[in-house]
Amino acid sequence: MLWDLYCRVIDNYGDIGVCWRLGADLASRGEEVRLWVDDPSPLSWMAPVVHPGVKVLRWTGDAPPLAPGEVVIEAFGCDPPPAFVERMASAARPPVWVNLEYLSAEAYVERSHGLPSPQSSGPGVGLTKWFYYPGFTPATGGLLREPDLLDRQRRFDAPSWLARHGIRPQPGERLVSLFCYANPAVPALLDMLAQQPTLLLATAGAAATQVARELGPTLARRSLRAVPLPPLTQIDFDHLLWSCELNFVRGEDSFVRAQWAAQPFVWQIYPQHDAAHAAKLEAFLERFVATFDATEAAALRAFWLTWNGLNSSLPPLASIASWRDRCEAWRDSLLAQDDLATQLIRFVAERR
Ligand code: TRH
Repeated sequence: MLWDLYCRVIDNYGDIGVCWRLGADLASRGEEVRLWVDDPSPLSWMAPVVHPGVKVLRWTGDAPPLAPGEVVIEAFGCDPPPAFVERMASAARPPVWVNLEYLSAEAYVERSHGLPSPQSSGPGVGLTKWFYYPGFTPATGGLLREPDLLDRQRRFDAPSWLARHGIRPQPGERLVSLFCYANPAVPALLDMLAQQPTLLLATAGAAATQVARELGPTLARRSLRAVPLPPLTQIDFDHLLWSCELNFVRGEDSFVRAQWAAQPFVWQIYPQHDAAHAAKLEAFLERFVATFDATEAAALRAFWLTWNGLNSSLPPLASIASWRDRCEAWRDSLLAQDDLATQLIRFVAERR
């Protein structure tokens, strides 16, 4: 089928990150994808190699008058151009219109996933828009997971990847990756990491900037060394996560990628002014720490809440001894559900 995937780049990289990943995943299964994006520039470093099945089109006001495909995916409620929606409504066989929602572990997701929204007004009057919620349970739309992901992970050789990127950990140094927004807990984190030999790989942008400001030109403090990274491709960003024993991630897409990496990870949620992010964070933590013992669960929650400005101190990492085992068990539990693209193709086929 031909899929029109609409994406509006807000202020970070997750919208285009998720949409590119979805488009490339669908195309790898033989689907034809037109990715309409208002600002495709992040793709130049995130996905520099074009995918044969994904045509990236600049979404400007006067979009070319192309006939809609069999499926229209509206990512994160970005409102496709009215003229395009009108063509959807007047098509002999209107496309299946799916609104792909942001990822959340909150309970409402299971109640809302799959609900129809008949359009009673506007350019799409008469059409039905379907709400599709990604999620962590079988009652949701699942998580993006490429079919070859586990195989690539198994075959991955971290030492040679690190060497190819000029990253040379010294014997005994633990590798930690940092991808975050502006975060007042960065100084405390660096002090904690400096207590034992650590090589901190700081991603381009907010993470590298804060680390440089805190550590100064030596980019070192006691047993801590930091290396600023260039913008990585999405594929190499995964390789970074697979190479480290602790990953700090943010937003939505890297948050999911850290779960597939099955290494201990800390999530900085996209901060929302009305503190709605606190409920979203708690909802995920509740599910994630359910298999931890009470002491470790409390330490992990305290760490995550402090990292998100919702608590006061970072507990010692050593207090979460079974963290890695629990991350592997969590990933294995997520593997039990069909991935998002598999479920979405089925969802659309049932509504055509
Ligand atoms: O950049 P983000 O904070 O995006 C956010 C979230 O998506 C959030 O839900 C949304 O509301 C907000 O944008 C507008 O974090 P996220 O989701 O992890 O997206 C980052 C993408 O960038 C992800 O696909 C990983 C990719 N990436 C690279 O490819 N190379 C890199 O070097 C880095 C640091 C990230």
